[in-house]
Amino acid sequence: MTARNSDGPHDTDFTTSEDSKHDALERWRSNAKGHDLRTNQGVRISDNQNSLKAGDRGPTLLEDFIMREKINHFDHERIPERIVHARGAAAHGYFEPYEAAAKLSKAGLFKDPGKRTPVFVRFSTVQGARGSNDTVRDVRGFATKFYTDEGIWDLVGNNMPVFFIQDAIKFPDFVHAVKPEPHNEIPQGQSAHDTFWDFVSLVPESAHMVLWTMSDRAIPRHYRSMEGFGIHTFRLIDKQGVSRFVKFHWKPLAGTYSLVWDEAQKLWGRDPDFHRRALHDDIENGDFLEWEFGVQVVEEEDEHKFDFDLLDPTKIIPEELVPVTPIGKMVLNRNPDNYFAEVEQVAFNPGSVVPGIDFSNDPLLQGRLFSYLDTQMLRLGGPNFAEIPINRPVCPVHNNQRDSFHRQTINQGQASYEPNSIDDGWPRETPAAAENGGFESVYERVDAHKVRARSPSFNDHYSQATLFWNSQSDAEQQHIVEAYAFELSKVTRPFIRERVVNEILPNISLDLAKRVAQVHGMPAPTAATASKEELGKSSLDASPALSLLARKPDGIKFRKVAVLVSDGFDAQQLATVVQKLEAKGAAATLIAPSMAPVTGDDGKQLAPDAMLNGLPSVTQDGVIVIGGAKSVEALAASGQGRYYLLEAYKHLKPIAAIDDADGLLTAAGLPTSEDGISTGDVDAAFDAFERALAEHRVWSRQAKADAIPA
Ligand code: HDE
Repeated sequence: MTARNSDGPHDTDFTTSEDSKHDALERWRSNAKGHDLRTNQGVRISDNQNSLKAGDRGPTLLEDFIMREKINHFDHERIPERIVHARGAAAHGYFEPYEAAAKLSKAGLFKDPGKRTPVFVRFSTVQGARGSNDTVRDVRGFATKFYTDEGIWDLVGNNMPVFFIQDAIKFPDFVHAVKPEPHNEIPQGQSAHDTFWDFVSLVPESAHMVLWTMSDRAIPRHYRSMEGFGIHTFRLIDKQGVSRFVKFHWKPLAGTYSLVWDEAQKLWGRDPDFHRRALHDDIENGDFLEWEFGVQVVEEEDEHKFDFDLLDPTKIIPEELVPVTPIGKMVLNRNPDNYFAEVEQVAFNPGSVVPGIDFSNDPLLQGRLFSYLDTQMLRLGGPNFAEIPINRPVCPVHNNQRDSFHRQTINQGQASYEPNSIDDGWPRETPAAAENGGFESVYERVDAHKVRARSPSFNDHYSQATLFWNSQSDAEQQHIVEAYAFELSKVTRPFIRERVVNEILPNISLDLAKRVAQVHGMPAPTAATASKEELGKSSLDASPALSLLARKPDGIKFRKVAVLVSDGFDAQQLATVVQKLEAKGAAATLIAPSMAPVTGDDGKQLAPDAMLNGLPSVTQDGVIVIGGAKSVEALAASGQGRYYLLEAYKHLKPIAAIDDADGLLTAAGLPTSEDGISTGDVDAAFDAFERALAEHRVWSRQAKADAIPA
């Protein structure tokens, strides 16, 4: 007898609020302040400094259960790191839908405009180990856990909209190739080595994604300035049961902007935690991170109207063909309390969906639906990881799954099977419905031969790579050329370099191939080598939305500005600059040659926030030098003072030197009048600086910047 969900208690009255997850975690939080030190068994400890010994110089006794318990626990502190995406940082926040969302999906989280659903978002790099650097050239993971009324929805995306391979069966090969090489575990966190380029040069379907990773997208300035993508085509199901294909997008409200490569590399040493520190500090300062959530919608009957296959994860739908409809907004506004408990133990799974959201037959997605649960069983020690606080849904969970390692739920009753009459049939199924129903897979007829094959509609490997290249600004193209040239210079086998330059790049663009060949002293390729089918053809010549400049930030909010001073600085200028920066939402950091207090021309002392080599220019978006003869003289006499400006100049950052502070520019050998360098009185210098900072980089300086040795 199967009882239906027509009588008795219901879970459907349950609704989440922005605070649901925060509140649910409360019962697991522990604060030791004011409490006695105890063993795990609750016994108070009288001496945590000395083990129990036979005499104060004698052997330690096995009887010392306090020492044994402590060391035993310590010995087991580590768990396996994620095989990919090991290094990450995360934050809590909320999602709220716009009106457009409910029309597309019956999912409860989309129902009421403004209704807040708690989220937990983990950003990550892919290749490096847990302790690797934040600013390596790599794809960034962008995984969002929505704690909805109807269960968990994980949107496990990246900051690039395509992937390296078309079929999940190739994933272990790809990851083995990109990870540090097996014989010496070098290099860490980078694709600049033989095995990666060997693999991708033999797998042309990777060409489009490799191009993205050679672009500035692979070295974001901040998590807040990254776009996010679900990559695969998914489905949304509306209340009427109509299914539509969608691509998911996160559009950063702060705009898209990136690092430059020399800066990214220097940050590896200067601040390996650059991204996670900014995420943490910004949230602590109340500078929350915001994205708009959007979908590209394709009606099922239009599935085949494109010159690419919607199921091919190496393809985008150009926004010029299908615009992104905004359907909500996400704000990240709370830091985790404990890194391990939350960020390390969180488990995302693209297979976690709620009614109203469903999968497509993308063969990469289909493989992912298996992999995540599987890997988490090992990483988190068995099938009960959904009971770890950060992974628990906020809605009630009842089923007949039982036992295994670390089981926490104490299931009452005798029936752990279904159907049952002993417990009156509970927990019971919920029929699918337009609202609050049980999950029902999309109704799709699949009638086919069992084959190991790839659809011919997946054969075009280059047309969208060409589209991406053609859509970049000159500066972005130059960065891509430099990235290929750099990476290939780290490849020791000439035949791999030659294969990339002669057999991959000409199929994307002869110009790109020629420019990379030139750096490597190779003859310029003169023709594409791929078949017509592989070259494909895009219906667009360019897609402006693909350039980072398409979503340039508006204003200078969240920008970090170094304000340089030494003893004798003009106190009035400093006050004006700080006030102007703060009024625009930018952060001013007072930087001096040392941490000793600096004295202004008004005789007042100020404590610097940082010193020149403690917070170098690579950590900042722009530099303002305050006037005052003695101060400028001291900075100009200091190698670090001059280097600060040279490095900022090299990385295309705006510089303002107020009044006589232009003496520091001159001492550094930099021009005092040029785009992106502003001088003169405080108002004029600041206005020009602000305009340049809003552009984020002084692109017109690129050629000159190469001449700077910093
Ligand atoms: Fe993942 N991926 N992936 N991936 N992925 C994992 O799951 C996998 C792919 C992504 O912050 C693993 O719990 C396969 C695409 C993110 O915890 C693992 C395939 C995209 C994260 C896994 C892919 C992603 C992961 C490792 C090809 C973008 C980090 C640890 C079929 C849409 C989530 C874990 C976090 C993590 C498998 C391809 C994104 C091994 C088999 C495409 C953001 O299960």
